[in-house]
Amino acid sequence: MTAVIEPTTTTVRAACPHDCPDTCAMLVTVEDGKAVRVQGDPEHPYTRGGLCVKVNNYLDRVYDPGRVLFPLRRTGPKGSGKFERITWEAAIQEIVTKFRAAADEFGPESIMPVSYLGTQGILNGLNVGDPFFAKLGATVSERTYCDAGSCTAYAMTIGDTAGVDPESLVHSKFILVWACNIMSTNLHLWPYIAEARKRGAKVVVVDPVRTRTAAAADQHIALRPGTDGALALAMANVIISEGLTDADYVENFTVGYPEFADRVEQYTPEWAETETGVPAETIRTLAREYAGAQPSVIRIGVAVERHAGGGQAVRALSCLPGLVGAWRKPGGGILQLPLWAFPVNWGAFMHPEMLTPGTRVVNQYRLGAALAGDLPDGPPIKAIMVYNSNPVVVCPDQDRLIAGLQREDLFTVVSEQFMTDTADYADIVLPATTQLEQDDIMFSWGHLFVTYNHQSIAPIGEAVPNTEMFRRLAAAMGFDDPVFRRTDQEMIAEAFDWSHPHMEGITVESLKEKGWQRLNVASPDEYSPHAEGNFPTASGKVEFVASAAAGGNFVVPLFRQGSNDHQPGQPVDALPHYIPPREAAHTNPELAARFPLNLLTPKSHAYINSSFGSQAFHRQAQKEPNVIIHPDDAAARGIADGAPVRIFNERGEFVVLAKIDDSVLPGVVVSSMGGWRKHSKAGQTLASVNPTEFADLGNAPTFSDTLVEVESA
Ligand SMILES: Nc1nc2c(c(=O)[nH]1)N[C@H]1C(S)=C(S)[C@@H](COP(=O)(O)OP(=O)(O)OC[C@H]3O[C@@H](n4cnc5c(=O)[nH]c(N)nc54)[C@H](O)[C@@H]3O)O[C@H]1N2
Ligand SMILES: Nc1nc2c(c(=O)[nH]1)N[C@H]1C(S)=C(S)[C@@H](COP(=O)(O)OP(=O)(O)OC[C@H]3O[C@@H](n4cnc5c(=O)[nH]c(N)nc54)[C@H](O)[C@@H]3O)O[C@H]1N2
Ligand code: SF4
Ligand SMILES: [Mo]
Repeated sequence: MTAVIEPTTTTVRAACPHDCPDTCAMLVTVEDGKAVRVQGDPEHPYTRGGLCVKVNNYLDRVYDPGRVLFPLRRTGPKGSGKFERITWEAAIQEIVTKFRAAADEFGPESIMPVSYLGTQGILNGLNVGDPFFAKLGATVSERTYCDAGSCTAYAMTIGDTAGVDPESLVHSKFILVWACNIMSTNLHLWPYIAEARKRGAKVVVVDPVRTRTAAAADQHIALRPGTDGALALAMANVIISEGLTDADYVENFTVGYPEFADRVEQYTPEWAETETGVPAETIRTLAREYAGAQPSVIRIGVAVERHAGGGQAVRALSCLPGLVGAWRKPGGGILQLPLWAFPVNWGAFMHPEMLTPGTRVVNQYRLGAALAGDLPDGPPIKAIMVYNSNPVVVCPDQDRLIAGLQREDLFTVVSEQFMTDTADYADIVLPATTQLEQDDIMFSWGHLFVTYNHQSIAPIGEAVPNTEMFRRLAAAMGFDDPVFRRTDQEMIAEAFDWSHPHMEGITVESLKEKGWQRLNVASPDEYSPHAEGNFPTASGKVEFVASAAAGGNFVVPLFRQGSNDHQPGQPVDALPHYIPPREAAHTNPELAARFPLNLLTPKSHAYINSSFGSQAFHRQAQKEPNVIIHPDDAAARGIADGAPVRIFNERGEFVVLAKIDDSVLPGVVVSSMGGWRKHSKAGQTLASVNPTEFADLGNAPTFSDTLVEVESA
C-alpha cells in the first residue's frame, strides 16, 4: 500500500520585480511545489492588495510555454530564431572562448554589456553584471534610458532627497501631475490623489495628450510637446511678478533668488503662450492657484526630460516648491523618485574600484551606432552580452541596431525569460528565472517600503537567476575575487547600509518574516523633511543658482555601469533657462515642412516597457499597436479610422493602425511603446523613428523630440 501524501500549501511573501514605481507586495500560494495563485498583499498600506493588469496573472508569465528554459545555440542565420538546446557547460565554455578571443585580438573594450531593468531587484537588477564586466575590462555601459536627466536636474536644485512621501499626498491642496500617466504607470498612487480631492484638492494634469489620468483630473492643460520648461518658467514669472512667493521661505531656505527673479522676467505668460500653445490667462491662473493652495505638490513623470531642454525643464519645476514654500507641510513639494530615501549599498553591487580608470564609456542609447563602428574611440565592438533588457524594442535607431546584430563577426549572448526580438539575434541564449524562482530584495521608486522577495518555487527547466549566471561566468573566466563567490544570501546581507537611521528596526530577518517594512522615517502625516530647509545640496538650501552646475552635464551615480562617480562635463548655465525642442514646427520649420507631426511614444497600459509583449492575454488587452491622430490631421491626409498607416521620417518608418481621436492636440500623434517587432505589421516598431540625440542634462533620451509624417499604408 502506498502512503497518502497530503498536499502541502504554503503562502510565500514576494515582491513584483518590474520596473514600476509601485513595487507591489505579493503573496504567492504554492501547492506541492507549484505556484497556484499570485495576489497583492492586502495588508500593504500603499499597494493595498491590488496588483495591476500586467501582473494580475503573473503565473501565466512564469508557466508560459514560450519561456526560455535551457541554454540555446544558434543554428540558423542571425535573426531566424533557429536554435538548438545545449548544456550550461557548453554555453559557458563558448562564451568564455569567444570573450577571450575578442579580448586577445582587439582588447577587452571590444566586449560590451547591454542591460537595464527587466527586474529591479537589488541582487538581480541594474548592477548584477557590473563587477564581472569591470574585471573583464569591458567597455563601460552608460545606461541613461530613464530619468538620468531628470535626476541630474533635480539633484542640482534640491539634492538627492526623497522629497515628498507619496502617501502624504492626501494632505495636498493642489496636485499638479506633470507628464505622468498615473492611471497606467503608477496606479497605486491614484487613491491618495482621490483622497486629497475628496478633501478639497484640485488636480491638474499637464500633458499634450488627454490620457486616462488627464481625463480623471479637474483640469487638463495640453501643451506642445517639449515646451514644459517654458510653462514652468512662466509660472515662476507670474509667482514672482505678482508677489505670490513665500518670502520667508525664500529668504531662509533658498539661494540665488535675486538672480532667478531677474532671469525669469523674460519668461512672461504671453511669451510662454507662443511656445506652449497654452493661453497666457490659463498660465496665470495655474500659477496663482499653485502658489495659493498650500501645500501644493508637483508629481513629475519621466517624459519631462525627453526632449532637447528636458533637464532645464526639470530644473525649473524643481525650483517652484521653494518659491511658494510648498515644502513647509506634509504633502507639499515635488515628487520625483523617493528612491533616494533608501540607503542601498550600491557600492557592494557596482564595485566601482574594480574598473580600470580610463576605460571607454559607450551609451546604450547609441548601441546601433556603436555596432556600426561609430564609436568615440577604441576598438570595434566584437561581443555583447544582453541581460535584463530588450534593446531592439527600447533603443532608438532600430534599423541600424538590427544591421549591427546581424554582423557575422559579432558574438551576441542574451540572457532572457522569453525569445524577444533581441534574443532572436543571439549566438547563445541563457535561460533566466522569474521572480518566483529567485530570492531578491527591493527598494522602490514610488513609495517608502523595503520589500523582500522569497523564492517560492524551484527554477523551471535550467533557468538561473542573473546572480548565478554571473557566478558561473566568473568562475569559468578564472575570476576568483571574493565578490564573485558571494551567495545570494550574502548579497542580501550587503544590500543596504543597515546602520543608516532609515533602517532602524529593519533587519534581513524581520524583512523575511514580514515581507515589507516602511523605512524608519516620519509618518505620512508628519513627513516634511524640508519644512526648514535641510536640503542635501552644497548650501543645504534650494539652489535657484545651482552650485553643481559647475560640474556640468554630468551623469549621476546609478546610470553608469560600475561607476559611482559624478562624471564632470561642460559647465552649464547655473540658472534655469529655456531650451526649445529640436524637432517642432515652431523651432525647426524646415524639418517640419517634411515631417509636420510630433510623435510621442509613452508607456503601454498592458505592458511594462516591452515585457509582456509576447503574452497572449497582454497582447489582447493592449490591442494591436496604433497611432492616435487628431481628426483634422487625419482628414488632411485622407486617413480612415482603423486603417493601417505608415509613420516615417529620415531615420526610419513603421506601420500601425490609425485611431482618430481628439484626445491629442492637432500636430501631435501618439503611439505607445512596447510592442514587439516580430508582431509588427511591416517588420519595424516606433523605435525606428526615434532620434539618438541626448537631452541637455544627464545624457537623457529625447523620445518626445521626434517629428514624423503619417500616410495611408
Ligand atoms: N503600464 C505601464 N506602467 C509602467 C511602464 C510601462 O511600460 N507600462 N513603465 C514603467 C517605467 S520604466 C517608467 S519610466 C514609468 C514612466 O511613466 P510615466 O512617467 O507616466 O511616463 P510615460 O508613459 O512615458 O509618459 C507619461 C506622459 O507624458 C506625456 N508626454 C510625452 N511627452 C511629453 C512632453 O514633452 N511634455 C509633457 N508635459 N508630457 C509629455 C505622455 O503623453 C504621457 O501621457 O512607468 C512605469 N510604469
Ligand atoms: N520609444 C520609447 N522607448 C523607450 C521608452 C519610451 O518611453 N519610449 N522608455 C524607456 C524607459 S523609461 C525604459 S525604463 C526602458 C526599458 O527598457 P528595458 O529595461 O530593456 O525594458 P524591457 O523592454 O521590459 O526589457 C526587459 C527584458 O528583461 C527581461 N528580464 C526580466 N527579468 C529578467 C531577469 O531576471 N533576468 C534576465 N536575464 N532577463 C530578465 C524581460 O523578459 C525583458 O525582455 O525603455 C526605454 N525606451
Ligand atoms: S507592475 Fe507595478 S503596479 Fe503592477 S504589480 Fe508590479 S509593481 Fe504593482
Ligand atoms: Mo523607465
